[in-house]
Amino acid sequence: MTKKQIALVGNPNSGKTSLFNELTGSNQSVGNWPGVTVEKKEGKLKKNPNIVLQDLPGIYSLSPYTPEEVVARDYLLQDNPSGILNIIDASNLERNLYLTTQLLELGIPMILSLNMMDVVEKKGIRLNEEKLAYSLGIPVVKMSVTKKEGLANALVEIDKLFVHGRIPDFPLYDNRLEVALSEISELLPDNIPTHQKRWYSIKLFERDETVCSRNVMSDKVKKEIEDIISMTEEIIGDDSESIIINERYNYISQVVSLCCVKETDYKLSMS
Ligand code: GDP
Ligand code: K
Ligand code: MG
Repeated sequence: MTKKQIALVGNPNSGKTSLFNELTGSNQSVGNWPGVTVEKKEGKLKKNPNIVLQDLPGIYSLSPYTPEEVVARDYLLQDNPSGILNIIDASNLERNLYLTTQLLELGIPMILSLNMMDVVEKKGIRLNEEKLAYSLGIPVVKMSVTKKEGLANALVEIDKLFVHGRIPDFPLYDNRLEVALSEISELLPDNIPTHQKRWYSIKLFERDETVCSRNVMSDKVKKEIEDIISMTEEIIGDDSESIIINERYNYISQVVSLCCVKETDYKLSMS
């Protein structure tokens, strides 16, 4: 039986390795990703050895600027993992959700695990995980790996993902950007699977070097895409990479304001 892969993805210091060790125990193997000196670590779940957890390098983004980012995105796009377990430091919710928005665009079923809940509680922040799950459209599990809390719930969600995991809806951005992205999507080469079209459209819009050079497109199509990008830059009044960054942050601040309340603000609103 071929093993099912779950990719463990998160920012550096979000608790990935701690969670990986808890879930896999001594069932681990360590090596290097081909061609780069980035550690490759995978392990079978203690509770179900048919599921392999892949501890991807800690990253802040899926841009092509560091070997870690390239390793992570190549794995996610090419190795067909069954799901992503995105672990975040929930005490730095906004910053950590920046990677989450990008992962949602990959077309892979996903679970969000809110780690460091002990720190969140100490800071007096109330996080409503149901609202977060609703606004992101994926299951959300609160946990504290060092306190060994929430781990069983994460395993339950992993099991559910194999039964009825679905590809998440991607975040929707400014209408003017959405028009450009859907036009680019129409021009993508045929070999790009439907569920990855969103990701490739955004990467082309950002003029991502790796994606541009790896995909075969005629000069005519390349020019059409460039025209769409430069027209959108003119309309919105910013460069394409900044447009995407701003839209991600707008989306994140909407999500955070919906599901996150500081205890002090809460008391103020009640008085
Ligand atoms: P990685 O860089 O994502 O692999 O993160 P690590 O697993 O190495 O964890 C980074 C640091 O955060 C370590 O010192 C962990 O002990 C700590 N840590 C992990 N999970 C938690 C948690 O739930 N609560 C707290 N307070 N610390 C945690
Ligand atoms: K670390
Ligand atoms: Mg680590």
